[in-house]
Amino acid sequence: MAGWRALLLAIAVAGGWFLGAAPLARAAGPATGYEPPVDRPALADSVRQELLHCWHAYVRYAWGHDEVRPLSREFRDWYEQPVLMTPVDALDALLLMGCTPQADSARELIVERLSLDRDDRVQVFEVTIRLLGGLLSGYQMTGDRRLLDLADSLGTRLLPAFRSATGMPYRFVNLRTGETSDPRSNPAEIGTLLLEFGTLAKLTNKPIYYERAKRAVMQLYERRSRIGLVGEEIDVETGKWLSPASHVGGGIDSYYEYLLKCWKLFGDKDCERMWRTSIAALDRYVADRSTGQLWYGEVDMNTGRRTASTFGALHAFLPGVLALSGDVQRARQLESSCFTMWTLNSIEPELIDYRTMKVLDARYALRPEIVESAYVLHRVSGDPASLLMGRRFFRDLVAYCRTDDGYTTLKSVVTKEKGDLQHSFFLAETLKYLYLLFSPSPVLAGNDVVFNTEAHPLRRTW
Ligand code: DMJ
Repeated sequence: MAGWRALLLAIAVAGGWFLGAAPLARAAGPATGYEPPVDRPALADSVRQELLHCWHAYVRYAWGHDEVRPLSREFRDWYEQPVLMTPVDALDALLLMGCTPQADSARELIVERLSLDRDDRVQVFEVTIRLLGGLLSGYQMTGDRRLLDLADSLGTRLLPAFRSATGMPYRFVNLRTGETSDPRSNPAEIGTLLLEFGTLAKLTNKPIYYERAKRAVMQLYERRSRIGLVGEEIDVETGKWLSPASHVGGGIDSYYEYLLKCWKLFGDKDCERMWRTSIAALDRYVADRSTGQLWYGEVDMNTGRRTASTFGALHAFLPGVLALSGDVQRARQLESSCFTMWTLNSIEPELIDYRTMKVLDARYALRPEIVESAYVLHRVSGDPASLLMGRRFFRDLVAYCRTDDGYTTLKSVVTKEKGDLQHSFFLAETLKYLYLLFSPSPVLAGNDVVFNTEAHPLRRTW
């Protein structure tokens, strides 16, 4: 209890009442230094306005393309031809926040222009979590069968990626020819496919999707070390590890997330077993309390020897996953560490050294993980600190990442110099999780919904 009070006080002190856009000022209350109560309806409405602000920037400067560059007012496409990354990623966020005309126009654009028969080499992981995930949640929320047909076509075109000697997918596949490339992959790109392929299998009655993605995860898990950890890089042809660095950051993160969530969504007992073994190894070897706070650093996967004390924006997904698994205590402790990382510069950097609290990589890519964890913690435990943290995250985002045309990355959280890209996941994840956190009535009620790693809600309808 005392710990709770200290955390709430720290949040209040760190709060510093910067007031951004006018609607936010109303939601925030006067700048008196006193902590006003969290006005959830007003904040939820402000987040909705900010989603529309981002969407309008896309419509104006990047319509029919993948992502908008807010400063240069240009667009960015991932491949030769656009894959409509922003509309597909943002569709369910627009629907959830009741932006019906915008959601309808996104859906029509997708159905008219998303052509999957293309001689393009695409990244299996990114296309699965953003496009396949977005099409599936869009279908489940609208009942528009054309979205499921697109998902089915995409799934079929991605399947050749699993044709390696081990069954673990190549990183890239050509959507027309099925030609694969890049066998050097990692646990995140191999293990973060089953929620989407599994849901597609259930909705289309084509078990092959589930089988291929599940076999890939099992193959990876079987190659864990004697102490139960995975490394950072693996060759999908030989099955040999190329890097023994073990952590919960980029390249590994969502592998763990999907073990837990696939157990929850599909009731898959193998996933339950893999999750339990893996989290026990993480808590034993990777967790680090040497500074008095809880962090998850880096160790050698074979020996457990500590090799680095790095942590960053991507690692911040873990409090949410811990909360979802029922370990609310660790989840709170780790989210509190993440909050410390955020308040160092009033926006979290990509990477810090948690022993020295030095910033190692000062960029901020509009990442959602810390907000996602606040939302899950709040949903699971009713945790009041999550709301205060969420309000702080939102204010800082408005203060430092908002532009006249949407939101943009930061080149440095120290100088606050802006970059020039509105990542599609800012709409799909960061704003969605803020909205869900603040929304006073549960928007996605029930225990049958699991979010994929791009925040697309997948509902167990089978
Ligand atoms: C998103 O595409 C997903 O959340 C992924 O799991 C990690 N990277 C980005 C957000 O940071």
